[in-house]
Amino acid sequence: MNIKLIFLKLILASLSITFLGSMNPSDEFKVSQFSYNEDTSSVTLTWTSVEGETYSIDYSTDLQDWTQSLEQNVTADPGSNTTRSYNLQTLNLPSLDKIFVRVRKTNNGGGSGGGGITPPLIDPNGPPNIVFLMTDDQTFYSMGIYGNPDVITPNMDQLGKDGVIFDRHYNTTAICMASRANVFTGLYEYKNGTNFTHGEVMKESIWAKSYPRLLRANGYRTGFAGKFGFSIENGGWGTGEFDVYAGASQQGSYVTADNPALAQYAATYPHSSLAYAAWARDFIQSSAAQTKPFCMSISFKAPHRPTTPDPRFNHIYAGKTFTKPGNYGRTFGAHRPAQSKAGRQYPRFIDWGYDVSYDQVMATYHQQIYGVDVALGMIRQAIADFGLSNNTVIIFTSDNGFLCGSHGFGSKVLPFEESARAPLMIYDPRSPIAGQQLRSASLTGNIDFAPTFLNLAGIPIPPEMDGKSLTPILADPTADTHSQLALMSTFTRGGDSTSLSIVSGSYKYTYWWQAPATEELYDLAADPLEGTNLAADPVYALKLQEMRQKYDNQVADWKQNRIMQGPPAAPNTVNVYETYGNNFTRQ
Ligand SMILES: [Ca+2]
Repeated sequence: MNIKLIFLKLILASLSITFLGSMNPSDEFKVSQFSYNEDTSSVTLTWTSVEGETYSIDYSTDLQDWTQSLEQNVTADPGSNTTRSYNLQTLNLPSLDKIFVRVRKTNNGGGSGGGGITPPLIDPNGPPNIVFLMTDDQTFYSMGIYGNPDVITPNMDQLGKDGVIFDRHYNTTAICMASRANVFTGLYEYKNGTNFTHGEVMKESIWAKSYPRLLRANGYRTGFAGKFGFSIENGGWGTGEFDVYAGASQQGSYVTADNPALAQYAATYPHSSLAYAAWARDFIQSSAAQTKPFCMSISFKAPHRPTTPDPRFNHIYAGKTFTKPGNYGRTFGAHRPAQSKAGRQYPRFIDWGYDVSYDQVMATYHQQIYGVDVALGMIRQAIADFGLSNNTVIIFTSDNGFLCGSHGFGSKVLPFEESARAPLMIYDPRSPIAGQQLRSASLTGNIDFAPTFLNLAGIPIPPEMDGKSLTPILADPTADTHSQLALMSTFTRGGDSTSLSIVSGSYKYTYWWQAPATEELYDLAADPLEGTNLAADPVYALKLQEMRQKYDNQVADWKQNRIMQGPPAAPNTVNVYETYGNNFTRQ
């Protein structure tokens, strides 16, 4: 018996067709036609058939039990296609929330090939599933699709080719905890108040308007796995905030078995990067059997240090030589202000081996990213296997970039391109421009994810969010977004290199407040490696004034709208961000 299966799903509650797909993407069955008549509650199926074959039209409500059929022993019509129609009301099925239908070939007849069903039909008004994948410390130039010829990232490259590739995506605070707070809330750090050394516990009133809360409250099934990044007031590290939770407190572990929520995958995938993909497959399968759309967020631990690549990929970059960035090394950092060198990022150029062991350091860094690339492939396979490819939006990014020797620095935090920028690719299969390998130069930030997800789901965006929905870019990569975006560094572990930057148009302005206060101005279009500081160049005096004004406006917003903090017993009594606002005020 041929058990190649083809599925379609009907949501009868809304009388809309949400997706149609094949259980097996290598299936040779080809869909030809499928339709659903809302007025008559009738579904019509046409599939490729061969004379002599017979079929069973089975249905299921949970993708598990296929013991019921709409019709059995269906014989092939003359010609190459067979068509059947079923009135779901007559069959007493409308009371169901949802059914899956499959065409199953029950004999081989005299021919070859199989039956099949239709190309995807999607309700354009139906909320899509959202898959949000975020790595940890992955710089934008770590992928082939971003122009790195030395790396092997086939699945990341394919996602970029399928969707839109964002070339000016910034993490507005470029470090793990604060960036995740930006992502969840759509708020700048000085409004969500969450970063290392101050505000490590997010206030409940802030989290209450995060995308996980709002999507779940508005009918989405939510799942989270990986590094959550911060704790919530009275709520732990995301525990209880999702329908399915496989998150970790603090940093989590690369050892799958050491993450309780992943332990069941440890035998097959002892390294967590692939274990997240296995968890994702189970989440996708269980979500496919429900009426709700889903939002699945996975925060991979890789490639964050301690460097721990999956040994199964040791062969990928063995003995590899890596091209150094065009702004590699201390010589290319001589012009960067002393304040930028006061933090721990400057010594890490040497401490982490970028100076003398570059190839070895980059081999293990990219091997970790390769593990995530394989996981991405597994997750996309699962989306296809459960018939969800046509209504699932996939977003891939990193919580911050990484300085792999650029300007003679290592690590993140700083407002340099390599540390503040991150890869971003979004694939919306419903978009008319999907598959055209289009790139966007629009200015985007990690504060844009929450409003984008809410917009995709048809949920109103809270007006206080700083971020903007990126959905217009999914239809037109030239669509405008932010006229200016702020990059802030308030991280002081290992030395104070705090600063505030504004990116606007093709320019980046940074004010290093510590005396003697220093300004930087770069034309990123002409000088993407940030090699020439234009702040003292009289040719750019007007541009400097313009950028100073934008900066001053941001500081004014900071001072007016910064969050108040304090312990539970005395909330709103500590004003950490007022200090930063004063520090960042130009003298
Ligand atoms: Ca990070």
